[in-house]
Amino acid sequence: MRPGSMDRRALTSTLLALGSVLGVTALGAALDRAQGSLPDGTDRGGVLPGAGAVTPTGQTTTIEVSMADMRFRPDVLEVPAGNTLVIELANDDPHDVHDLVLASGVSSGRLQPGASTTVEAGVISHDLEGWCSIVGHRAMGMTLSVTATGAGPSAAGAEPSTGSGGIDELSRVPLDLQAAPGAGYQVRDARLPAASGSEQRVRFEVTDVAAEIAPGVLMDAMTYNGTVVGPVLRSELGSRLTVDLVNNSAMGHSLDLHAGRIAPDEAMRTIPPGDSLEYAITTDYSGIWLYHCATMPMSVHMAAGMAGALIVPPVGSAEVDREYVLVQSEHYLVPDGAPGSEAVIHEGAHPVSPAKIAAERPDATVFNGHANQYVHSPLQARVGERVRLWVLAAGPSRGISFHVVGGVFDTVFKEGEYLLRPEAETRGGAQALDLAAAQGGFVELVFDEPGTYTAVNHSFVDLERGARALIEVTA
Ligand SMILES: [Cu+2]
Repeated sequence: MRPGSMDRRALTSTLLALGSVLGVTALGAALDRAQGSLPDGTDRGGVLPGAGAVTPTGQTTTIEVSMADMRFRPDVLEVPAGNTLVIELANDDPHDVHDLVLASGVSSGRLQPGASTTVEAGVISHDLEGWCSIVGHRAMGMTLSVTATGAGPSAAGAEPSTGSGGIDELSRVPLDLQAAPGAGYQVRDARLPAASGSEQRVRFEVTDVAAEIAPGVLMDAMTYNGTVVGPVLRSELGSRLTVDLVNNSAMGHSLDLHAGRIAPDEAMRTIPPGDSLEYAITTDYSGIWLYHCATMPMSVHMAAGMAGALIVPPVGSAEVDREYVLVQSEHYLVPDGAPGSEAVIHEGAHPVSPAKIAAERPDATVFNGHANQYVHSPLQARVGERVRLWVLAAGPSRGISFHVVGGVFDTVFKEGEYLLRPEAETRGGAQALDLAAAQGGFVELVFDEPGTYTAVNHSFVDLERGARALIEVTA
């Protein structure tokens, strides 16, 4: 239907329907707020949202709006000032969940792919912004504006009235890297998993959780199997790996296994909540491979926790005494009280900040999902042992210059090839393994003396944001 006015009979029934809708919105609004789609302090009950000084005309403007590909179509809704706006909203995206939130506080609630709903936007007295509140979608341009034609200059209230509080959205969330991880935090086992055989089937369940990424600092995370940075997978050369991806999250997700040669169209497609897919590859190449969610905006999904490592050990590598895996990722949090903080899903957590991702202003750069877990629970080794450290720069955006304070690498393997081996005639040693985002490798070293050694990102801004792990070497 094109924008236009309804006849009187339709208007009456619309108003009756609106009345009954308003009668049950208290619960709906509370639910929407719990899901993070409504700014605090807004309510659809009582006065019609959007009603201001303009005299209601008694006319209704009904506009069909489609949601797909991170866009509202149309994205400018012209409404004569004083008219009641009704939006017939359809999610025409085949894979992803969307919603529409208006600055007045009206929300459609989340719409599954193929679903539609009627949004009673109330009397339009001034221009009004709208957006999709699914994390990252607004930053990708999924916005809409309601233009009140024939109205005077925009009145106050056209922008969200809550959630800003004068806090800069790019300001750092303070981290206490001296504190111990929270009582509920379980330190991730950094040891390389055991060999997996020639056929392996793994279940990846996508869930939304509040995850600690630094002492006492929680993030609204999207996860494979419940942790920021998913499980470390291991597959042997030439083995078959099948991942059953199950989406039990509130939005669309997907999986991209870098280790496999496969047409992305089906295997990496985004699946809506409640759906699942099977993704099988043969691991024909050695290395430490990134896997990650490939649903837009990927930066947000990865920063929210949806990345991890798949290790395929090379043939002919030396026997070592210990093998550890460190996956570096960086995280971007909406500060308390800043715009976007009202979208929090788990109380006490920080939503992921698309603004900080765009500005490259991470709050935390961490190993295996937590800023200082291996400071409080160091990795272990003994004097004289050969230790292999697998390292992956998961990003979403930052790389690593991996160094061990007090150690010298006599072996470096990067992106499928040895750069250095102990028997090299050059007697070469290495001090840092450099990896760009999505690259991986390993280093080996032997500790001659007992002590506390520190594995760091020698790009020190990242070290000081948490990219640090202690290695306790005993006699
Ligand atoms: Cu995702």
